[in-house]
Amino acid sequence: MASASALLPRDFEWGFATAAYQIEGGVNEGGRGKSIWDTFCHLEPSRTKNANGDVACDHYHRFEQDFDLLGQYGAGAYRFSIAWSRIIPLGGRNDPVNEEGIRFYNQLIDSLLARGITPWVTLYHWDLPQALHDRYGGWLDVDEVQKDFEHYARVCFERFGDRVCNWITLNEPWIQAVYGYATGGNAPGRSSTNKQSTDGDTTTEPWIVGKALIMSHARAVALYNKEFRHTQRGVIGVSLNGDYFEPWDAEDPQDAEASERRMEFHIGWFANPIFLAKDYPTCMRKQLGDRLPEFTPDDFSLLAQAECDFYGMNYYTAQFAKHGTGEAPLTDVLGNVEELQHDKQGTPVGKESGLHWLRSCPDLFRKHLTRIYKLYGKPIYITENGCPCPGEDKMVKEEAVNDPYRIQYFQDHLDAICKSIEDGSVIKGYFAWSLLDNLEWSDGFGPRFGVTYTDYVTLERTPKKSALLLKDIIAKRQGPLSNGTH
Ligand code: GBH
Repeated sequence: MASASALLPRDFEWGFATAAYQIEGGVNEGGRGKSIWDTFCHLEPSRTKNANGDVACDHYHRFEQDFDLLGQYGAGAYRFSIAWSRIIPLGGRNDPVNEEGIRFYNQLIDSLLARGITPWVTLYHWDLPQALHDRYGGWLDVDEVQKDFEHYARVCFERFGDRVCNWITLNEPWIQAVYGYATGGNAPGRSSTNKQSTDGDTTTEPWIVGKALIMSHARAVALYNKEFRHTQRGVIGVSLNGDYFEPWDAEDPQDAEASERRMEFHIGWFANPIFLAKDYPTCMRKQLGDRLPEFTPDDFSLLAQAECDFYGMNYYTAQFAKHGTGEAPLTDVLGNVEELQHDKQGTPVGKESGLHWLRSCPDLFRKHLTRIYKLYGKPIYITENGCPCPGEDKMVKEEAVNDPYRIQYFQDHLDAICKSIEDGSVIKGYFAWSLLDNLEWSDGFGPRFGVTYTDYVTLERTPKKSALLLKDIIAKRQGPLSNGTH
């Protein structure tokens, strides 16, 4: 079947993504310190469906085997995250570096390079050292945490940057700020609206944490630009998530505005300061007033020194936005918008997957890519994209490895990338989420996003059909180079 994805650039970066807490296990090995996710899972197990990352996929002991799979799947690149508390168990800039942790990630990196696979390293995928949370409130202390993050980034650049040339500072700062400090669904589980969570102030904390994340990112990038870029010659960026929004009522200009506003509250919140060195979107200032922390002139000058190389996009789904009537409540984090999966006519935004929040919307993915490229002007890497198949959580292995829904999802989303490239976007790579079925945070081990089936009893891995389909698509890519030349 001739498909648009044959037009993917010949030099398209290609591979699979994971995150430390979701796959590693070995939480008490190698001198690792605790992170806020260890605490979150163990303190109140119902918050994560009684699951935790103590063993997860046992990648800590099985990485060689997992990298053999990457090789079998034809991956040219692999995105993984470093657990901050393996490198600096107590987290802070004056705390000791753990050589065993350094050795572990050196092994991962060397083992990938030996297979010809390019490492893409995320510095932070939600697992703040618990000690920093205890010491000064973690992400709530904007001044302290950015200094500690900068130091942690320095250690990583110094110790791994001779071989790692692709860095992602943060994964999905929006989720850290909102799920960690507004809904309480993720660690550290602070919320003033969720009874299961420890008391936080939802009306202010997410916005403070957002600033701490932005400034931490900026410090790490400014450091890289000043001290490491000229010798290490790598690239650095950030991975932002955010659904694409269409108006619930296509005829209603207020819903059109609500869609844009919803995306500004999600993406512009981080992308304005990070990619444009600009203040938060005006609609955020308007709604949140002085609950949204200001950037000082010093902050702006740091943001200006923190020019990064690419926009990492995590994309899964799209929704409809319906404008709120009346004033937004103080606890609102969405921009006074109701999020819906069906429009006014009752038409669904896309085909259902195995998770209620995720519907397959490839046409809107194209619009999303094109919009983001126009707004921020940076080359885009899709740093996550994937889905669980309908009913997959209840399937036995023999059924689950046959995954036509996922195959179609990947194919459609890769086609959408090609169409956005035709629209003029520069899109340079794609990482499927995920290499393995793994710990899906507060959803536990239910949802399966892997192209490899994980048996959580035996820890045996079995490739699903989609892994081989991806291999085939990428082997056939023959489009012009990603900078537009032939
Ligand atoms: C990404 O987050 C993460 O980076 C990755 O670690 C994760 O495994 C992957 O996506 C798959 O989820 O309607 O209340 O159930 C995506 C962020 C957070 C988006 C949870 C959907 C559902 C909220 N996701 N959210 S709810």
